[in-house]
Amino acid sequence: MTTAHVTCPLCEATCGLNVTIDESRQVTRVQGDPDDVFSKGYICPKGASLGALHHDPDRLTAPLVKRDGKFVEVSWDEAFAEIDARLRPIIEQHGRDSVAVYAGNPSAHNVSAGLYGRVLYKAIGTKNFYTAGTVDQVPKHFSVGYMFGDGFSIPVPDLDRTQHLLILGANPLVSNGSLMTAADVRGRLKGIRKRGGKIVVVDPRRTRTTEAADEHHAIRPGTDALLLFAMINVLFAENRVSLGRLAEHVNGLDDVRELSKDFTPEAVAPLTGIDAAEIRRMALELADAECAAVYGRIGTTTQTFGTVCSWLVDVLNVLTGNLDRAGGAMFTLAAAGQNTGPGARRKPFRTGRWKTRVRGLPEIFGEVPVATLAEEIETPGDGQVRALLTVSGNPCLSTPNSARLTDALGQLDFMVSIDVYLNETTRQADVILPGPTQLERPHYDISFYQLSVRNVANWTPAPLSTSMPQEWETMLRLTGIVTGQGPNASVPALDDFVAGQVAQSGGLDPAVAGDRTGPARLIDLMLRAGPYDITLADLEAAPHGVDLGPLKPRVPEILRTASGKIELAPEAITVDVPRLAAELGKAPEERMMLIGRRHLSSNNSWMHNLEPLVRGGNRCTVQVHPADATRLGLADGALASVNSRAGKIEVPVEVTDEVRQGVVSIPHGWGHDLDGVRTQVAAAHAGVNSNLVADESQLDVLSGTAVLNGIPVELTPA
Ligand SMILES: Nc1nc2c(c(=O)[nH]1)N[C@H]1C(S)=C(S)[C@@H](COP(=O)(O)OP(=O)(O)OC[C@H]3O[C@@H](n4cnc5c(=O)[nH]c(N)nc54)[C@H](O)[C@@H]3O)O[C@H]1N2
Ligand SMILES: Nc1nc2c(c(=O)[nH]1)N[C@H]1C(S)=C(S)[C@@H](COP(=O)(O)OP(=O)(O)OC[C@H]3O[C@@H](n4cnc5c(=O)[nH]c(N)nc54)[C@H](O)[C@@H]3O)O[C@H]1N2
Ligand code: SF4
Ligand SMILES: [Mo]
Repeated sequence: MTTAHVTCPLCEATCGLNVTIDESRQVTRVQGDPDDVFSKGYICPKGASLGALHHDPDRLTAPLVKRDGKFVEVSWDEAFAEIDARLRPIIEQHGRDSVAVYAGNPSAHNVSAGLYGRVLYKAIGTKNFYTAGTVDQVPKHFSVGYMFGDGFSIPVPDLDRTQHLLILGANPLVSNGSLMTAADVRGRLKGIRKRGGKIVVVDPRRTRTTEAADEHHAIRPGTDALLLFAMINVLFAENRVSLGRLAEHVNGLDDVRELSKDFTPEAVAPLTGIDAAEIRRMALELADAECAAVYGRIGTTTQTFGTVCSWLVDVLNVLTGNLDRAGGAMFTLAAAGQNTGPGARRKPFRTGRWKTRVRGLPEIFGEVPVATLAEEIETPGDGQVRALLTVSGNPCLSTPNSARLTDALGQLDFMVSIDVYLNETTRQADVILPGPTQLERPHYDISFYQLSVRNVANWTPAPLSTSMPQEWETMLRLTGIVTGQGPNASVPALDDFVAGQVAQSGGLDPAVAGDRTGPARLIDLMLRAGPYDITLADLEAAPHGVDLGPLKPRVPEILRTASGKIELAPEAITVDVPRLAAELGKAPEERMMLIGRRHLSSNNSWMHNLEPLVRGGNRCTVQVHPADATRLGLADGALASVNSRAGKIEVPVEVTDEVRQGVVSIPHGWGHDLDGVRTQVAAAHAGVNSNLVADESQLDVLSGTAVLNGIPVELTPA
């Protein structure tokens, strides 16, 4: 028996887990690690399923190539030869933009994909680069990019010291926190109340988080920007704006005052469904709190005013003097890979360096909206997408109008997926390249330590060995192919080249990392170049992690705007305010609005093949308020037909007052009963794909992010 201390790579909370492995390489137990410096023993049902995931018999163990419509197992050499033979001619004949890439969520939780994915994508050199970001957090990158100068400078609530937390559109007691790395959110929220602080949640649904809060405001979907602007209006009207230490670092205060003029509490109350007096009180309590943080997550990003909302969240943090102070909304300083570490110089953030070919939507961060992928495949002409690489993504379940996308994938000349399952998306591929399990690879949470509520660092050596190539090796072989070096380019030589570049950008000699290779070498170099005096050897000597202390103020050092100041009213964002102001005259929404929901035992679309996580009743229901159910003739347990512009699905009704009137909720990531998938457990708990009714034409205008919360639908008994 051995016990490995691992950082869980399944969600953003980065919990430390103890994984017990017996002599026959069986994972016999997974528990929270009480000695982990950050999570202190916390674990959730997904983390507890790491063993089940590792042993899942449906996981792919060899590359698959589709021959005459059927997948056959082949050797790695055959798989790469096939890709070389079929992808190279497409690039040569039609150019680099004819190859699209979609990188999904687990890429961000995978040190191979994080560090070597960017090498591969750069080598492909396509403008048609998509990630799960434009069905998620891109509006936040957009807003902070223009406010603070770097798209990764996202302030996180200083959970362990704040006295007042205003949460909009997030359910961290279920999601375990997002754009806020914080293991054991429940414990940390309890701490706020224990020290006399207050938690206020704005959400159309009653959730575990609203139940753990002092106050819940059931807002109408898509109207948070109106609420936030009204709170800002109150702060100016009541003379409660107080920038504190930030005053000399802020531009655009008068512009915000001017822009907020029409958004009075009385004007927004009927639209938001929150009383004017309540809005006023919320604003004043926020201003009066000893310290406070406003935090918004995907209920505020994947909606009609995603970018404006994301911006106003931080405007409120600034106006109340809470940005960058203890107990407020602060900037993390990660040990490795910090974009804005002291001395790291980058050009100020900008967007729109190119536009999508068909709809003309602007690039953000080198990415374009995934809601445009189908049309780029369907529409003939120069630059048409003919080949697709997916990397740990399942866009056929996770992106809007997935029926159209699924059809479009059928029109591709060639598709490769780097993925561990044969599922709704990868069944359409010509070649699938699997990867090692979460317990057969090393881990360092390069992405989520950038957003942590405490500065921490933790390295996990691979607990188990494998004969499967690591995904970074696969990515380097693909890099060899797309750069014309053929299917057998030298992986060590390419890896040396990558390490040389990482060393150079940190002003180091790669030799300082000794004989390490792969991600371990890159992480060692990045730690050495980072702001703390630590190396990978230090982390190896500390299996429960290294605590680098509470967050510290970083303004002005963190700012990368052209002015060197916080831009409170950047034009790139304020151009969308007239669209919001146009809402003011309108009558409140009368159509039913569809929102999503998450469950503690789910992980987007892909952990439904683990029996422990799908046990119990069917969770894929449409929640309807009792009054709406009566009005629409919908009975609990019966099927409802849910229709939108994009499509129609039939889902079992769950009558509950968890949702407010006028709102219905269906979780995403289901719909596993498709032909050709190899996920037996998931197929037996199939559920319905809610993104068949999500509309690829309904976007947050500025960021191109899909509206997945607040989709107008009609419900009838099926
Ligand atoms: N309606 C609606 N839609 C949504 C959302 C919503 O709230 N509502 N949420 C959106 C959000 S926030 C996100 S992030 C996206 C997620 O969208 P995606 O990233 O497209 O979907 P996932 O379900 O995360 O798919 C993960 C894929 O990675 C594979 N995988 C898992 N582990 C590994 C690994 O170690 N290596 C490799 N190579 N592959 C692996 C899985 O088999 C699966 O195919 O969904 C979005 N879609
Ligand atoms: N268990 C579990 N954990 C997960 C995931 C998972 O699928 N399952 N997915 C992971 C991923 S990829 C992400 S991005 C994070 C997301 O993390 P969160 O954002 O915390 O996730 P959600 O639970 O979807 O919370 C969004 C909340 O917004 C509410 N909402 C919907 N529309 C509106 C609106 O218009 N206004 C307001 N104010 N609220 C609204 C919803 O009712 C919901 O409670 O979770 C991550 N963690
Ligand atoms: S909360 Fe996230 S990181 Fe922690 S055990 Fe669960 S899935 Fe893993
Ligand atoms: Mo996400």
